Amino acid sequence: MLHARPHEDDAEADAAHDRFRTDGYLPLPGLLTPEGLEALREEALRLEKIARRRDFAMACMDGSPRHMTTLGGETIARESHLIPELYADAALSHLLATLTAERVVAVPDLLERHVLNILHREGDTHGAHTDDYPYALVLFLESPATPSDGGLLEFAPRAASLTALNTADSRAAHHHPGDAYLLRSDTTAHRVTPLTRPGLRRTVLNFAYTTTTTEIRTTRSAHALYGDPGDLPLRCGSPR
Ligand SMILES: O=C(O)CCC(=O)C(=O)O
Ligand SMILES: [Fe+2]
Repeated sequence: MLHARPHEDDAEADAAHDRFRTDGYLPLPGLLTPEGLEALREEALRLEKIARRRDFAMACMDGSPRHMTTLGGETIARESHLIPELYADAALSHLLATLTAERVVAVPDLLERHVLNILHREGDTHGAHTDDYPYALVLFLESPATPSDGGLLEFAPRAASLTALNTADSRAAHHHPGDAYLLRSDTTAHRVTPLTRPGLRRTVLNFAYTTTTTEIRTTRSAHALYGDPGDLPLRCGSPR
């Protein structure tokens, strides 16, 4: 399912780790094998039928917009074998340990562990935020073909402040289906730029990881985006 050894030798792996530490972002082009991509796409299409449309402003993230369809980790754990298996895959854990130079572990909150994010309408966007946990591995199942279609990851290297996304230091990255990226997601402000026209789709799986030494400081934002509407309204940003 994965080309889990994208780095040919130790020198390449060291260079990847250095780049990740400097930028807080590391592209992993073609991480999924063609068969893996196909299997995950089918799984995502099946799961999309029970996913939920979200349209709101995230109060605890400067009111940044969420226009997307999502499915949280608890439902995915219940409805899918494939995705939880991939999340816990030994070769994937090894890759993440190499790139982060840490022992990464599953996040305790099942809701956030592995989530499905689907942008599928004109203007759909996953607005500016930081994540609750230190590492995010984002796997692309569908993506607009060209950067001008939107759906770009925009991130601010070494800056957790959301306003850093509006400065010249922020960067934008385009990814193809089958690509992935690793993000230092708790200290790197990031967002997904709006889809620019109807008919475009961008579907990702986001796998969240932590370390044994990371203090848990979960906010309510994940519950606003992935929980049941019955959970709302929440004092977004207040720790649980
Ligand atoms: O879709 C992306 O590229 C980013 C996803 C993300 O930031 C998240 O799920 O927290
Ligand atoms: Fe994120």
